[in-house]
Amino acid sequence: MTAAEGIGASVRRVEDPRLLRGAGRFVADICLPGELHCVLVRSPHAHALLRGIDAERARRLPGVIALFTGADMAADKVGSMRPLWAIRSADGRPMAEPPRWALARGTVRHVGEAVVAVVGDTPEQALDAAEAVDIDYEPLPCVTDARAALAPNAPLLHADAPGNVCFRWVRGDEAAVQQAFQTASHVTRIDLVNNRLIGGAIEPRAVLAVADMAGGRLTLYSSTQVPHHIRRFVAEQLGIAEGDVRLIAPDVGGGFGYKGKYYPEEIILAWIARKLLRPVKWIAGRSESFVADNQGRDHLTHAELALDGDGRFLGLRVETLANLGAYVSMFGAAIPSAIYSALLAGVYRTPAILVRSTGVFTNTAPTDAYRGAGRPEACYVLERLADQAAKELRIDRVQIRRRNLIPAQAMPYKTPIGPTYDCGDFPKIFARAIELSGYGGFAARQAAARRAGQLRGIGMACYVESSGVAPSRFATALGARAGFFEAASIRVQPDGGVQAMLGTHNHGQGHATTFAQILSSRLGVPIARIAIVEGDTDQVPYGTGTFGSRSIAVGGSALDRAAMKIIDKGKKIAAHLMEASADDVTFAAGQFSVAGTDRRVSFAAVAHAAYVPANYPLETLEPGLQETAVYDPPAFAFSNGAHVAEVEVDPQTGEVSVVGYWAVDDVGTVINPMIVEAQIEGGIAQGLGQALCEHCVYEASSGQLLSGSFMDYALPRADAMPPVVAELDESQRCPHNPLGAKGCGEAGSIGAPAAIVGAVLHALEALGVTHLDMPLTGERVWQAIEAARRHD
Ligand code: MCN
Repeated sequence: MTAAEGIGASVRRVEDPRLLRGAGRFVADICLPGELHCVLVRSPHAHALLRGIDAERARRLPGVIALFTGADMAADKVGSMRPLWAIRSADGRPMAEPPRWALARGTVRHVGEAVVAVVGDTPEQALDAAEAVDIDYEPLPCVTDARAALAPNAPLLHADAPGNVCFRWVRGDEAAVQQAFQTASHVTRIDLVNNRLIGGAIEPRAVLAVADMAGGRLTLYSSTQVPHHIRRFVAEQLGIAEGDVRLIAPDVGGGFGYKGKYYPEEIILAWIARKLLRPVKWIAGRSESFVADNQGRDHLTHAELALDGDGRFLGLRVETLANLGAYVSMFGAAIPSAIYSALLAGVYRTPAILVRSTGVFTNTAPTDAYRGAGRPEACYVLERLADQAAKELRIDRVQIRRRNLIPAQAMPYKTPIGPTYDCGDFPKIFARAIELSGYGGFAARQAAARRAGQLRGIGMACYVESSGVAPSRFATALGARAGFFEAASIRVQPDGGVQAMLGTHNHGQGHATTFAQILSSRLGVPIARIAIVEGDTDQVPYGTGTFGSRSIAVGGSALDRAAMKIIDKGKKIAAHLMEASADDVTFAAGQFSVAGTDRRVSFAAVAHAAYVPANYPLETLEPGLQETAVYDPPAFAFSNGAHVAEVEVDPQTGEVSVVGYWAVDDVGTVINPMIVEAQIEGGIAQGLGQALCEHCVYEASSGQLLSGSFMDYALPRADAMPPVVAELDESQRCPHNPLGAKGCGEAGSIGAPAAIVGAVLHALEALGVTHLDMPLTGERVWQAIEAARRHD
């Protein structure tokens, strides 16, 4: 029964039939009697003083219930939105935390910042009224680029962040790095842009707030990845008890990291619902999402790699300017500092590393996690350097990597930049990816392409990822203001069915299936009899949420532990039923047995007895069968992999086609290979988007978002995806969690940009093109080809 369904089986996702039949229940599907609709008036200016707000004309329009401004929230003493993770600069000073108000007070600092909340009987009436609100803005000079924001005469965003600097993070050993550069026989230097990205999930963000008139409880439905964080944040901002807030994240149509953050709308809607004592709903429009959602990446990096004559890495120096946008979002500061810098050793044995990362305020939407969050940026720096160094030293790109990979025998390996990798066979994974890609036959494929008038290139990227984002110890030491553990409860029903409640959240990852598979393996119950509950703070004991590819390694481990507790209790019940000692009872394949006898009872019989406690020894055995476990891992789970991409470039148009993609990933124990492969492929699609077409662009002079719709911001389409050959290597199971699993949800987005850019530059090598910044649009590539030709 369970072998076909348990850990390791490619079970089809049990949640899909419901979603495919349109029976999903997203926030917009929840319609409550008497509900009102909120529309937010947003700043059209990137930087302006709010001189006055005249809402009288709007107030008189039909169906308008109320209008609220920042002043109204100030009068109710609603606090400012504090980031969840606050780091310290190298000099020990705390980072700048300028206030961020849910509705602007006094100044707006990016296009799209919410200024007035309009509440109407219908969305259309609220929208009409929003258009009738007159706001007197006094525009101020703006700055959108991180380097420009650091210039001495740049417009200043926050009085309490001089020079627009939020933090200056430094990690590593400066003296050791200096020495490495002095002894190096070669130094490779590179300047990189890690382009700003927009999330673009299929379901825009949405909030529905309901204040219970009688008891004062607040129920908030939100399309979020992190229900407990939002509950805490809303309670804190509104000054109410956390237990008086129920956060429900129902079906959520994708999150990609940017829905894993709290936003002004959650606080605005919750506050309005409590004022009006009627349900209030806000559903983001697609264009609104472009300016109101967090965006991702946006790094400017200068990196230098010191090498010896054989291409061995001796030292690495990285300087990054991270564009934080107008305010520090929840994890906005941690990503380009703690998370990014921790991975700058990557899979390589670089003995000395120094990283400086400066967080900069600009008049753009805040940046925060976007699939990968700091890890794709780190991988991109290392892999671009490796390619460039190989070219300069005339060493094959495969060779230079092989010479520098950390060998499996060196595990556990303490990197000079912080983390200790506990396991991983990077050379084996890389060798397999190269073999799988048919690297040896590339020259023939390239020649054939050339005959057809196409330029063909091959590129590769090795990555290591700090998945299973958790260790509370690590996060709090570096400034996190929350624990990062996960909790799971299992309730065995009297009929032997199982319900499990977890603090993670499923918005496309297949948790309902994979978590059921874990329980099926452990408890011997068919997955059809297992229900997974996530996304309701009243049902789930506690949780941190889903991000940082943490659900399996942290949530799955909590679930595994809870299952072990169920088995332990089950043994006591079985011992009672079979009149044996609990120490003699074993459990396997859904049966409790007395060792050395043929006496056994089924899991279902034990469940039944738990609720019909006849003759129970009540002093030592409680009726019922439910258990909770909490898991806070001692370390990250370090997933790793090697990705190879092959591209063709049309020299006439600059158009790039990815014609082949091979991925070998080590995510430890694989619960569901089909889901993991699909997760990796989904990540590759996002990485391909970053590499080739996605680009969030602000006009420097006005701060207007130029890529404010899907006509201007190009998501990759299905036909841009190559056939992906994905292989999973389970030989290196995570040694510190009970499942041995490492995360996979971000793997593709980490490896793909560097592999694809490397492949395009390889294709263009013969033309003399040496550098290109993402995205490698046809136009950008064509310009580079033309420039190289002119140069000849
Ligand atoms: N899994 C497994 N075996 C492993 C590792 C994972 O079977 N060794 C399964 C898990 O049980 C889970 C899935 O693969 O069903 C992903 O697990 P994990 O790597 O733990 O990642 P999370 O579930 O925590 O998901 C977060 C991750 C992130 S950070 C982003 S961003 C992301 C992503 O996953 N956003 C997504 N995948 C996404 N997929 C969809 N469809 N939509 C998004 O918004």
